[in-house]
Amino acid sequence: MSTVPRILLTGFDPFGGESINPSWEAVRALHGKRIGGHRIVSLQLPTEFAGSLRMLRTAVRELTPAILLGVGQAGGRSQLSIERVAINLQDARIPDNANALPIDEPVIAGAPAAYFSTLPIKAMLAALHAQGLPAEISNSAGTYVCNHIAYAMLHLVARKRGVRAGFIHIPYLPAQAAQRHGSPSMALADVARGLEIALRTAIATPLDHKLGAGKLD
Ligand code: PCA
Repeated sequence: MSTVPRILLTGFDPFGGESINPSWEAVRALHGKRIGGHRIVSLQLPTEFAGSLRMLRTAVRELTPAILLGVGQAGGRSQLSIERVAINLQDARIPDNANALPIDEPVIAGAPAAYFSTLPIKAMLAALHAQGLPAEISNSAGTYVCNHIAYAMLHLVARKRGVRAGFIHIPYLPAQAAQRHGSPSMALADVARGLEIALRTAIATPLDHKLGAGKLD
C-alpha cells in the first residue's frame, strides 16, 4: 500500500429537490490529485444523517487520512465559507435523503457540545483572498447533514495526533442560481481551485495565522 499521506475530501449527493450538488462536482474533480506530498481521495456521502456517518467511519478506518475536508452546498451564501465550528446537534428543517427528520438530537451521544476546526482557517482565508477568490469565515455550519459530518470528522480524529479536519460550505453553481432569481453563485472551476488552495495551505501551515475575521452578527 502506498505510504503517501492521504486527504479525505468529501462532497454530498443532491438534496432538497436539486438534481446536482456542487460539492460533489467540485470534490470529484480533485480525486487522485497529488498536492503537497499528499494524495486526495474524494468520496461522495449521501445527504443522510445516519448513512453519511456510517460511510465516513468506514472511510476513516480504511484510509487513515492525515487531513479530512468536508464540503457541502450552502445555497444562498455568496462565497466560499470556511467553517470555524461544528456542534453536536441534529435539527433538520427538511427530511434527509433517507426521509429522516431528527430534531434536537446529538450527532454523537455523550460527546462534547462542539469542536473547532483544526485546519488553519485564517491562513486558508488569506490564501483564497490572495488568489482572487471571495471567501469568509463562517461561525455556523447549520444544524443539518453538513454540520453533522463536520462534527463527526472532528470527533473521529479528536484523539489522533497530527490529524486535522475541517469543513467548507460553497455557493450554488450558476445553473442552479439561474432557477432562483437573485441567488448568488460560483463557477465550478473557481470552487475546485479554491478547495485546492485551501488544502495546499492546510498542508503548508501547521499553526494558524492570527488574522481578524470576526463578525458582529
Ligand atoms: N448541504 C447540506 C447537506 C448536504 C449539502 O451539500 C447542509 O448544508 O447541511
